[in-house]
Amino acid sequence: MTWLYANGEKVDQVVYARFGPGVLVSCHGGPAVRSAIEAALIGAGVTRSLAPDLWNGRTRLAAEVARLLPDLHGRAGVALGLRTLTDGERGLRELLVAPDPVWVEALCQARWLFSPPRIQLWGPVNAGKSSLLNALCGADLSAVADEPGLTRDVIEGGFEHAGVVFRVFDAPGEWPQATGVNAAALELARTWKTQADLVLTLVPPGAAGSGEWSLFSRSDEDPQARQPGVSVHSRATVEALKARLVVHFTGKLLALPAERQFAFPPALLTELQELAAGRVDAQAIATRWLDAW
Ligand SMILES: Nc1nc2c(ncn2[C@@H]2O[C@H](COP(=O)(O)OP(=O)(O)OP(=O)(O)O)[C@@H](O)[C@H]2O)c(=O)[nH]1
Ligand SMILES: [Mg+2]
Repeated sequence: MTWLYANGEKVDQVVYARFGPGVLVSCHGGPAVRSAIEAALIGAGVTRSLAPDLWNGRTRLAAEVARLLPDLHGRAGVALGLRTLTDGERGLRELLVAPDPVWVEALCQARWLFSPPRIQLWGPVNAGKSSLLNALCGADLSAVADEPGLTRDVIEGGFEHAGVVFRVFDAPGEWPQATGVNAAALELARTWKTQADLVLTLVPPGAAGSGEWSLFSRSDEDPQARQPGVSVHSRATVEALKARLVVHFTGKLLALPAERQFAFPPALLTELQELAAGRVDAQAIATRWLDAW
């Protein structure tokens, strides 16, 4: 991964990898960015060719990973995608010879690198949901005040931690007095909640709550605050929450030895799960993903 400069100014990231007879470049932007990159490469002595046989003799795994490279999110996703492009075929062969369910389960967490997990903040009015959204994302995305029922919509933010990208959603608070527009907003938020990959329930001081993903919010106000607590005035508690989310969604994958970590495409991950459960044989997967394509 490297940075693209135009007129001496840093404009964006570019991902590149050796691929077949050439170099595969993946970047954001339109034709102008593409021309700038081509000009820089040609200036560095690279010859332009349409490489009509780029896929010739390559496997479906290589082609799929190359195609999906721009869909990988965060530093961890890009790094794993590039590794899959170079070493993925070796890794897949190793797995097909000796299917290891623990390894497959860990690899399945690569799904979150293709499609960042959706975290829904939930809880009563004034629990500190909007404040936490802003603290997690490092920006004032949602209005914050003492007034209960201030948030009337689902508001989306995002952040990257340890190379992993997350999407976070604020919501209106739950309260019995909600009527009219507020009640409708709450109803809509309940639908969003069902689509979340994880619901973080904020429990403000004095309220009751339990469950693995209950967070005791505004913990600086309450010396007796139960754990895990979070306060937007304590950077350490916000960082600890982010670290916990990284472990929950990608901990097994990122704890694998480096040479075993891959971002296999989601379709292949599903097939590997079937293999680990004994419902499909290794030869069928090898034929589909590793034979010349
Ligand atoms: N001391 C302290 N105050 C906080 C913290 N988080 C939020 N607050 C305050 O609590 C009040 C409510 O915060 P919000 O973030 O608006 O709460 P909310 O859950 O979004 O509320 P609704 O949108 O009404 O559902 C505001 O006055 C915040 O400044 C915290 O960690 N510590
Ligand atoms: Mg709010």
